[in-house]
Amino acid sequence: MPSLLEQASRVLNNNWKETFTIPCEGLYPFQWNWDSGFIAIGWAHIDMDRAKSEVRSLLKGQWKNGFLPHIVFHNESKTYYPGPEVHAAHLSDQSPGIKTSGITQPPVLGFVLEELYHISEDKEDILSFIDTVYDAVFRNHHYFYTHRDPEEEGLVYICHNWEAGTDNTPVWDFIWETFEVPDYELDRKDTKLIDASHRPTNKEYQYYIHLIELFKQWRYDDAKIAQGSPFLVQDPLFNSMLIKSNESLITLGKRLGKKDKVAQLEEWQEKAIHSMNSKLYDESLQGYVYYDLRNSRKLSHLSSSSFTPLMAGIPSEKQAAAMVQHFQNGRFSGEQDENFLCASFDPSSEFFNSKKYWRGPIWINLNWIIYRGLKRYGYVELSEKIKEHTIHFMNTYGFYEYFEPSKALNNKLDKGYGGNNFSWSAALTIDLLTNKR
Ligand code: 2M8
Repeated sequence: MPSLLEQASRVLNNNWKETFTIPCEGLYPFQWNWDSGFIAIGWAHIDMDRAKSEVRSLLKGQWKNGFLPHIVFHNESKTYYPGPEVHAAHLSDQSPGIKTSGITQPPVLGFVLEELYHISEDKEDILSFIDTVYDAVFRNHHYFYTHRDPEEEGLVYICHNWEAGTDNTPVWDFIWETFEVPDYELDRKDTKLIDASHRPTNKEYQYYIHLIELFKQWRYDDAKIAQGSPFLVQDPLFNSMLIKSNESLITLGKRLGKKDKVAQLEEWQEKAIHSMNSKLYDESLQGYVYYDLRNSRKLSHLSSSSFTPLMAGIPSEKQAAAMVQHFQNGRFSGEQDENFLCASFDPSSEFFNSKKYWRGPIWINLNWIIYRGLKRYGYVELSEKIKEHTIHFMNTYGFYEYFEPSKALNNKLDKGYGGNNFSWSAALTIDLLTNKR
């Protein structure tokens, strides 16, 4: 029986497509933005050239204004909907000469570069690689702060649920309530590939497609989107990833002598951290929540995203101490520790669904982010518990896309949920097993 590390490496090898890695055969057959970041971290431990190639391939999709799309369609495939013809990013005068989507995903690339730096044994070599891509990643941050922060608060908005990465979190239900959508003809493939009850509903997909149709009418013009999109949200996970990436670009920029860029990043960073705490931290819920910019209201719900600011060093020690209570005989762990950590949505909420995608199941990238965050704040034992639960799922079921949080229900299961041989589950397992950080 091959070791877990060997099995994980095999998953990455099987999903490798010459210059980049797909998240999952059939289900996600192209290059995805934040998947690629996590995947590059996994590759870095076993094949640094592939890690570099992963990053370079993603940046091939960068738009003229610095925007980085959520999917780069390097290849053709008929197994995914919506494909390049639905996204029609060529309608924008900013799009590159390669097919991409016109929406983005959590900006992990900055901190991924720092991870590659720490993992590499040849610091000179990795630093010269980072030097070749640094400006492109900086331009992406510049895009965010100049195009997606209309009130100049240091908090950027997302305009589509797919930009969040947490596609159907119950928080978006409250946005869908605010507008009507026509009945689009959908050509879904996902529900034919895996158990449809674990995926978003068709009604939800009508909203997803409607937003894309609006953006296409506006030729993906950011000013028009900011003015008219019914979905305009400041998301805690998205902003935390940007802030963590700012921090890494500051560290790396100092090594590379990029004085002006570092000064600019520090300016964004200060404002961003301040606004995260003053606007998105919810004292009574003890965690970071969402702000609906279109309807000027806080959406006070806890999800695994609520704890990701820990990784970026955003909360005070006091806030961090309040947040971790949810994991120790609390809302997320269950009063008697009856749940594995960490459910993607508040298990005590009426909207929680332990089987449905981002409405409850455990996701390995979020576990990894929270694990890192807890370590950063000195909650070593708790961070080890998250790591242990993560490895437990991999050993018991394999590299699935998401997992059942309830320990009791797990006793009746023989697999995880969603796609199998899922790349970031494998990549981050490699990191958890290997990384000393
Ligand atoms: C899922 O999202 C895609 C759309 O981007 C989909 O459902 O078709 C999400 O889990 C997202 O976070 C992830 O990046 C993507 C590929 O793994 O799949």
